[in-house]
Amino acid sequence: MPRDTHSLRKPSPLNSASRWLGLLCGAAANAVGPACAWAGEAPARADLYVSPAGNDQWSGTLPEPNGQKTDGPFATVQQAQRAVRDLKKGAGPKPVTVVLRGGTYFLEAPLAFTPEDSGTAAAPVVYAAYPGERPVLSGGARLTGWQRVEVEGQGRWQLRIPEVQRGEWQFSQLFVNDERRFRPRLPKEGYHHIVKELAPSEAAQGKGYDRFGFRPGDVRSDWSNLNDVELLAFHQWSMSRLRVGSIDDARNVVTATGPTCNPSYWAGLQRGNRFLVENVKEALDTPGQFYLDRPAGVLTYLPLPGESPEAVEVIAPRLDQLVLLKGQPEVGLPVEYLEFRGLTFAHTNWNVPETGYSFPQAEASIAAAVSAVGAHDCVWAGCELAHLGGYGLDLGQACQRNRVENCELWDLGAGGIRIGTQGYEADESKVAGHNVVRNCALAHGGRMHPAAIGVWIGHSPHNRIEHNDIHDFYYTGLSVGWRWGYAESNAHHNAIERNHVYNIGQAVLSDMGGIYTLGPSPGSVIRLNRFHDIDAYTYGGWGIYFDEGTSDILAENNLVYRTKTGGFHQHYGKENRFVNNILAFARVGQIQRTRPEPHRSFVFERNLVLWGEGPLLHGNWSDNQYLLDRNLYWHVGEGEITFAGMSLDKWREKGQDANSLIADPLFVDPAKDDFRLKDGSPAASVGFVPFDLSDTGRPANLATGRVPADMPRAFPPPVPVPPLPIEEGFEESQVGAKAPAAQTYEGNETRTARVTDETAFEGKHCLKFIDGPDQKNVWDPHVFWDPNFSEGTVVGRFALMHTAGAVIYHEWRDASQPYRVGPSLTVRGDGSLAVKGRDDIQVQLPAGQWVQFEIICGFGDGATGKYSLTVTLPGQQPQRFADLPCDPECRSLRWLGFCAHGTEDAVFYLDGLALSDRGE
Ligand SMILES: [Ca+2]
Repeated sequence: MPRDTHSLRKPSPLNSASRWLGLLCGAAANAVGPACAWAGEAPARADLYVSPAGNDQWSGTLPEPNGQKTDGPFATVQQAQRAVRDLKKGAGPKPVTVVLRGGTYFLEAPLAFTPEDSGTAAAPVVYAAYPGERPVLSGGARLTGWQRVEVEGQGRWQLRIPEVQRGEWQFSQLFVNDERRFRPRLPKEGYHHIVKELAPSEAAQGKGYDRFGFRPGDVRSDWSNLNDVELLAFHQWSMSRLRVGSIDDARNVVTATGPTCNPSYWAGLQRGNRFLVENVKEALDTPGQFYLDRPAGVLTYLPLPGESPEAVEVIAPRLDQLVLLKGQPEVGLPVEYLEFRGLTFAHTNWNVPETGYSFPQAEASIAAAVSAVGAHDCVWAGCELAHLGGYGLDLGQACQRNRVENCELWDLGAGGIRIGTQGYEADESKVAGHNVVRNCALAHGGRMHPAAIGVWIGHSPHNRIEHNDIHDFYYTGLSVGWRWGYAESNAHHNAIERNHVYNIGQAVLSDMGGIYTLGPSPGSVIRLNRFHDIDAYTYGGWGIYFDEGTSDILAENNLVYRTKTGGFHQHYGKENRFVNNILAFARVGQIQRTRPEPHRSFVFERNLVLWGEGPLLHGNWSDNQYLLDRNLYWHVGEGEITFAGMSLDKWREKGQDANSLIADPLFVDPAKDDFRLKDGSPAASVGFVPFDLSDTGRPANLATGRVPADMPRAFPPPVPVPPLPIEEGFEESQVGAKAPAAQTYEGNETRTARVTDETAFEGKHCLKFIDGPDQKNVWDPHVFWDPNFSEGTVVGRFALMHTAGAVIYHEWRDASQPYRVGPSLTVRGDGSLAVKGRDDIQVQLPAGQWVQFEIICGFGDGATGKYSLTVTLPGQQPQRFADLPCDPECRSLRWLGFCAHGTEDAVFYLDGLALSDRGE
């Protein structure tokens, strides 16, 4: 989105004052919003001062150097830290305040705080910003000494960095005037798509996927520093960053230096999946981009209009982490009563490892800029965390009763705040818990890692997440729980209240929500939140999403609107309550349930549901293990409301919605997001109780103005998947494997369609279908591909080897319901060919020999209801049959399949399948 990309955002004096206000007030009150008035008075006296103009040899007791420059503030926080330890030894327990003057403190290493840096309840140790000033603890380095060069008429800046050339420093982010810059990426708009799915290389077997076929030119072996080129491979709810290992130009196959994180489909490199290619030197051509040539040790930057080397601040990150709180929970020694007020933490690094990077979900293992273990009763108030490579803040193992208040976390390489661990801990005295995140802004995340979360709670109970603004993430806003299923979880009694969560997903990843929950959650509540504008790439863009095993959770008084696939979805779980919420304007369906189980999934009552598109209920409602009642439903537009395909009467016969109403709830102005109820609303008659969201979200008066409303997208909006040609000789697959990039359905364990080396039309492998009696479906086993063709003339070729008794059915279809059939043919058990509508065709396939087929058919505007078939028997001239009839309304090719359609024991073989667009 357009915005002034080269303005300097500096805090105005007013903003600085409000920041100081926030941190002073936060010290005194847990209350929502600024509980104390800012009278403009000078700050409380500090015990120690740190300043960029300071000197670690000085006493640190003066806010600025004295006239003779013989005493003044310290230069480093580390020196202040040492002095605090000395102070605590001397004077007994009294509060200690260290004030940092404005300016940037470039850290050589993360600041580490240990139990001996702790304060006490009565005497906390505070590190605070000087009033009206902005001290920045930076993990980066300022780059100066640029040389201007001109390449093909374009002005560039270059900088030689010997440390980079020596292999001592690498960075993949750059910040110019407080704004993120990006590396060159291809394609310049939209996405590439994987065109050929391949089994993993030998090295990756059982671990994940590491190679795929690309459209010629999408990945090139003649690019510079090929091993530094990153393949951003999008899966369902995650994205891997792989590194190019090798490229086979003849086959258009790229192999990464390491595999994705799992051999399951959800970490796959499937045909049709999107990918981007990043850090391509040859693609550097757009102002605002940079390229770090590591072997040469040269950084090149293409300035934006108006930028000059003398007038901008360029910072490249060095450190992955800035502050570490290192308690020792194993021996009961916390870091405690440590407070950070008004400080900015900025510029952390993240580089892709040698073997690439891939993680199953939520980027839950990526390092955070500020990371705590065993921290108790610590406070971050009025702080800013920005321009980061990973997460912002991590309250890990045994972090208890900490507070994050009125902080702004934005421009995040990964996510915002993480609480708890990924592992379950039976002894709850050892887990993270009772932490508070309040009045914070968490915005513009996922800049490097789109699957990251705004606020993530793993195995951790009794946390409060309230009054936060969470927006501009590419996966999920809030994620609570880390247990897939019903086994024990520490994530209980968490309160998610009065948060404003919006602009989530942005059609980049799928299977996500405004809030996403997992596992047993007794005592947890989701209350008085506003979730809206939630959009998935394909399936699964929900407002409130109870995923695997979510149980005993309560969602009440929430407002959810403009989601893709539903305001509410439960995958599976039990005894959840979804009460007194407003759901509006989902597109695909309003309420979704996926897996029936032999216990009650949820109670859904006293909710108001308003919609214009899609059905009310989608997913699986086939059983009756749920209860919907006392709801008010209203559909804007034509058509009767149905309930999972049933009339209301039929649905009520199941015992559902006995006391629900179909009536207009009379919202004030739902098209403009005003869901208050007008007088005369029938909502009260179902027992709905109006709720007020006017103080949901972050109190507006706390905003410093530093978090921009919008940032340029880090990942592009979706583009249509292009046609996906097929070229499959089964040579890449192991014997016994299913056909790659296809869907295989087998009647049972012995009636299969698998790769074999018994015979082949070309190469050594082909696909063998084994048919037989006693299968549920006569068409099994069957295999089909989705070529995704919707325009032009399509040419399909394949070879079949028929043997006695085998019945082969081959068909092309569209994706409509019911589907329409394009070309099709049958080979009967006796080997004779049958083509619908043409009894005159007399072709006999010789048993045990390969016969070639070619089918040519038009789609889109080229669909004519006619196609041609050419059959070439071994040793004979091709026989061509033109103008064969098919459905003229079959205008796209979305299903191309082969079925073993017999009921006797028989086999046939398929090889040399090729499908392409003739482009006519
Ligand atoms: Ca073959």
